[in-house]
Amino acid sequence: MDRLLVTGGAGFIGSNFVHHLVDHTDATITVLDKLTYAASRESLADLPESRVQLVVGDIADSATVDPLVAAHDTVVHFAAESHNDNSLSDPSPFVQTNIVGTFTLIEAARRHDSRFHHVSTDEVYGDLALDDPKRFTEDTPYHPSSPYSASKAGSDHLVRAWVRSFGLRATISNCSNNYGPWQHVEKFIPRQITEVIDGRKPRVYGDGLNVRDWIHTEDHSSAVLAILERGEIGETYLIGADGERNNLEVVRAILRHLGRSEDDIEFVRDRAGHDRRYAIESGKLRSRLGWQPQYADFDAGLAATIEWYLTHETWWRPHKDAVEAFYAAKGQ
Ligand code: NAD
Ligand code: TDX
Repeated sequence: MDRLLVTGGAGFIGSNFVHHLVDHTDATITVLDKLTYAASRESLADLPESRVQLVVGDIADSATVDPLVAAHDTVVHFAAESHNDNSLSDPSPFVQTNIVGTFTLIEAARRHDSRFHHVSTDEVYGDLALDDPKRFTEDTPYHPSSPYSASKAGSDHLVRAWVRSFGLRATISNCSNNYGPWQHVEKFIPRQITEVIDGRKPRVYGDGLNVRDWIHTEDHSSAVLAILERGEIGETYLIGADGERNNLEVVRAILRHLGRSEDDIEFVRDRAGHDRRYAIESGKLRSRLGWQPQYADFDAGLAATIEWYLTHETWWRPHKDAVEAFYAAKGQ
């Protein structure tokens, strides 16, 4: 693991992972990123050029992908179209990037016998009832609800088939909802923080009782590194930090931190097919690879994230109007 190719490394989780690699390994890293609306060159700007290089390109373009995969020993695959609400408006780029892009990468990894890690989501398992005592495990059947989660499920199936049929040296991780610095303002936590900063009310879909299992992106990074270093080829690992909260609890915490009334909430039109609850049982990752989350205090992690958005307004402000116009057109 000396030369890593990190796809989607200019996005939210990918860029945090690249920082984690620079801080915790000696690897040299090439980021392959198409620089879509969701990417940020700035998130990589302070990294040493001797360690990190950015190549702008599409994971679905074999002519770009093949020589890059050949020149690295390990591929860590974060690149994706990642937002459920966008997938409901236009599923096409989700199929193209998440399925065709993953196919293009694993074909190159097969040709060059590369170690491959596929980053996926807990959403492939569908949702749980609020009162269900069960959580998702590695054995939970796939049951995706949205075009986004169906495209991620499709990519997981491709990777697993390439392991079995072609001996691809791959692992897969399915992580719960991430929060932390550099997350696009389209996503729930940054959207609500920036709405409150702008003196508006948080926008909560439906009754606000939907539950997400929040994990700090730094803990996602350390888990992926543990899988690269100690994971067993062909295995899937669920990543989660016991962070279940409903959406109302999260917006009330944001309002509290920013000194506003906890009742200052606007309920808006629900998301089509809105998954009710996600919950991860991460015992396999903890017991077999000795991984532990370091940011287990959600309230402290959220406070630090709010502080980050307060001090990085020049980064998120240029995207805010377009995001709010998109939601306003959908009554959200
Ligand atoms: P993001 O949208 O912030 O970043 C995605 C990155 O991929 C962007 O930099 C974008 O430019 C790049 N990209 C998109 N299409 C590309 C293409 N065709 N070729 C090359 N690059 C392309 O997403 P994120 O939230 O950082 O998610 C990263 C990965 O983690 C995704 O695979 C996602 O499914 C998974 N994941 C996300 C979460 C979460 O809570 N955000 C949770 C679990 C898993
Ligand atoms: O304005 C909003 N109001 C609201 O109530 C937004 C943007 C979201 N929500 C709700 C929908 C969800 O119940 O908040 C919850 C979280 O929404 P998102 O941030 O859009 O995340 P989610 O749909 O849960 O998916 C996220 O986690 C899993 C990531 O975007 C995915 O990439 C990841 O796979």
